[in-house]
Amino acid sequence: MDETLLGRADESRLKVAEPPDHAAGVTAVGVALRRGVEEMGPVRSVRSLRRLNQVGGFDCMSCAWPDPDPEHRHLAEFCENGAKAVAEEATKQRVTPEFFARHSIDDLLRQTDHWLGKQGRLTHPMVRRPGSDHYEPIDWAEAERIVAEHLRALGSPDEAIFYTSGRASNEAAFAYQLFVRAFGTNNLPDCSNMCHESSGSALSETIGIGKGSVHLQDLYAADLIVIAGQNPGTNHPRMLSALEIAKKRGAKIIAVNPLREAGLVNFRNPQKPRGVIGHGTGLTDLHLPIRLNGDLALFQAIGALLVEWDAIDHAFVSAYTTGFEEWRDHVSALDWEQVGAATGLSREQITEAARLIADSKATVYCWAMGLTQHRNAVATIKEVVNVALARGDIGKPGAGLCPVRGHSNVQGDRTMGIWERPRPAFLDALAATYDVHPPRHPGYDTVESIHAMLAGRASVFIALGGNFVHAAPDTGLTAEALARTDLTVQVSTKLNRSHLITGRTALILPTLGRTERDDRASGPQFITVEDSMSVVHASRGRLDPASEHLRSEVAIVTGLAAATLGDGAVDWTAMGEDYGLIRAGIERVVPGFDDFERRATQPGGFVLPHPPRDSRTFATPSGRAHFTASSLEIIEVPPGHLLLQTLRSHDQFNTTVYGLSDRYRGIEGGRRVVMVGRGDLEALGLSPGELVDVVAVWDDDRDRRVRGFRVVAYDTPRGTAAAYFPETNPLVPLDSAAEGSNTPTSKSVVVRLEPSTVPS
Ligand SMILES: Nc1nc2c(c(=O)[nH]1)N[C@H]1C(S)=C(S)[C@@H](COP(=O)(O)OP(=O)(O)OC[C@H]3O[C@@H](n4cnc5c(=O)[nH]c(N)nc54)[C@H](O)[C@@H]3O)O[C@H]1N2
Ligand SMILES: Nc1nc2c(c(=O)[nH]1)N[C@H]1C(S)=C(S)[C@@H](COP(=O)(O)OP(=O)(O)OC[C@H]3O[C@@H](n4cnc5c(=O)[nH]c(N)nc54)[C@H](O)[C@@H]3O)O[C@H]1N2
Ligand SMILES: [Mo]
Repeated sequence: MDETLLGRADESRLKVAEPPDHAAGVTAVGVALRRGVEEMGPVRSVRSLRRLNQVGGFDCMSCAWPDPDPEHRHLAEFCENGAKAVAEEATKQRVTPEFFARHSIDDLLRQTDHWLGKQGRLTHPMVRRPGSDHYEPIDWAEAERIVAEHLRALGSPDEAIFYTSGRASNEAAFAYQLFVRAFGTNNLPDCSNMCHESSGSALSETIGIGKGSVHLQDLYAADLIVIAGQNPGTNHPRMLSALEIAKKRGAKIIAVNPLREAGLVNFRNPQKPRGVIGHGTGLTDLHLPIRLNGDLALFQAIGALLVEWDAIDHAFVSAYTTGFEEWRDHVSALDWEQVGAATGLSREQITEAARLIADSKATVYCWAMGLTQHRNAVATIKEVVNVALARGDIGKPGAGLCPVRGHSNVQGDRTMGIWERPRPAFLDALAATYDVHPPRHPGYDTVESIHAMLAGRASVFIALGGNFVHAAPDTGLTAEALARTDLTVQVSTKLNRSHLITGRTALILPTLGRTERDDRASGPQFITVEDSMSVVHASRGRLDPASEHLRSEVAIVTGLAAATLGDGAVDWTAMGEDYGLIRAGIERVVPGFDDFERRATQPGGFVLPHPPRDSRTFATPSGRAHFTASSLEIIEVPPGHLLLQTLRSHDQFNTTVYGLSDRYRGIEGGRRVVMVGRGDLEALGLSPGELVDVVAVWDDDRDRRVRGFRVVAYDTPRGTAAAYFPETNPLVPLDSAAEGSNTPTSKSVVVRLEPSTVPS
């Protein structure tokens, strides 16, 4: 399965060097400009990058980090990786019907994702008819008819699955979920199920809302910023500018990360002369090189020390919380030996961190995938909440909880109702606004969707963006699941593996990207997005569309809805021509969107309400924030095995591989590598450069293996290893998922390294 599911590249030029000690700086500027000009040419580069994250321009599609206030924006408010994302979308390369005539699907399967992405933008709707080995062009009306016929022929609406990736705009997402619920199902899995679902679950339960509680200003004003399980230098580079400001104002930073990520060590701000030629800003004051999955133990231990020192904000605790005593008693009984085993940290290291937290008047707690993708992820994030509550770090300036979101509109999509478990109040509001009867039973999340397709309980799979087959865990099983369906539909900008692993019939519906002008019958349209800090604002593309045959996501979704359901209860066609009609619907259904049309277009947009942040009110059943007590579980790793995390290189956006340069880790020219500490290499009798198979251990007899990976000596705690996503997704067992969020455990997979079964 390796070659057809992963493709195979020539990685003979793989080079490994010492990782650098800083991020950004002049190299980042150079890489950004070079990639821009390579893909887009000089004119489009200037035109597109000039509008990126500017008032009246378009929102960067690379990550969900917020923009500074309009007055504080730089002329170039983007980062190297944002520029790469724009170049990837605004490329001049095209994937045309002639391309598909030249390349059979089997041909394309043998290529890597990197190669597929480099072929350029999709230009025409395409169909793969049953039994055919080629895609052929199809017109939009016929494509819509195929979808409508398949959907109407199902025994139950629950036999269809509607996936969303987090780049979809608020307007597209709202129209999509309305279509899906009018059709009759809540089967709306999304990328969030694999991403920050654990954060949403933990925060909803403890503070009554599944979103972070900080503004950008809180980072600037913080005394202390904890960054746990996040690599901002690569994945949220503009966050480094905020950290730089905070540092200048005297803030301290704790990095909790198994790896010493360059972006957390030192930042050379490329927007300032000093950053380009000088030494930059040292960022991290304390680095805790934690063992994978050790964070629950760490935050419990910090809690125990805060209790021991009575460094508790008792006024906050008694006015706003419940459950303090149970939590206090629970953490006070902590077994420090277990803490040592789970974290790999000394009591001194943990005490130093707890001291910084105890001495801080206002702390912001940031986290990302290093915390969310574990079996105990929800419990871990609840433990971060416990510490924040104990310190009164919610709803005051300079403090708060900050889950740093991934996709640029993943948070907005959830606000718009992309969720397999919608709240009854949301469905009530939908039913009151439109003549629809949304189903009340929950739908499938991502993992459940794969099971449903495998079992034949679902036979139509529609994706609004993303690359499901490579984003989902257990690639082999996910591919089997998709291949069992009758119809797969991908609404996409670029070619990816999900176009090649398909149902009996497959459609590619090519769409406009963020950078492109969107003209409809009622005039030029804009869309809106919500960032990681709940700021909603407009985004307008200016470039000419990559092809005259493209449609916007809104037009595609409303077109499918009209073809399937007709313009009756909802006037889909009108919505597709005038997105203002969709925004009017959002205003009626979703709280916080009053006067949406006007506020969306004012400079900087507007901030959605967040009761804990705004007024220390908590929409939990008790009306208070909840302390929770979670038991410590330590993942059993048999002798000779390692705990593997699957992570991003500096040169990719999720499954889109921009290039083969993981510059900040010193790994160039290849991605099929497994990073292991020198101590473990010695113990396992392996040397750097050796070829191995990585084999996952799980309680079934499926062979989960990726072949021919090169061993790289890398500083990661004893017993742990790291390798890139998505090449290692075949190793993540489908049923290995977080309790309480069902998020695949992509950051803790038990593996062993075997001699390679690929001839070198
Ligand atoms: N350029 C670029 N930007 C992106 C993306 C991209 O692929 N490329 N992806 C976007 C998306 S969708 C997301 S969700 C975010 C992802 O942003 P991140 O969460 O930063 O992404 P990962 O590469 O998965 O990195 C996880 C980090 O957590 C650490 N880690 C792993 N396991 C543990 C653990 O058990 N404990 C602790 N404390 N740390 C751990 C890893 O060493 C690594 O530094 O970025 C978004 N932005
Ligand atoms: N092993 C492992 N697996 C993981 C992770 C991990 O850390 N480890 N991370 C998980 C996380 S955090 C996430 S968010 C998921 C990501 O899962 P997805 O969101 O499904 O994957 P992406 O790679 O972001 O999707 C890329 C594709 O989106 C399409 N696209 C790009 N722009 C647009 C657009 O504007 N509109 C439309 N319609 N399509 C567009 C392009 O065709 C491109 O090929 O993966 C998850 N999977
Ligand atoms: Mo994500």
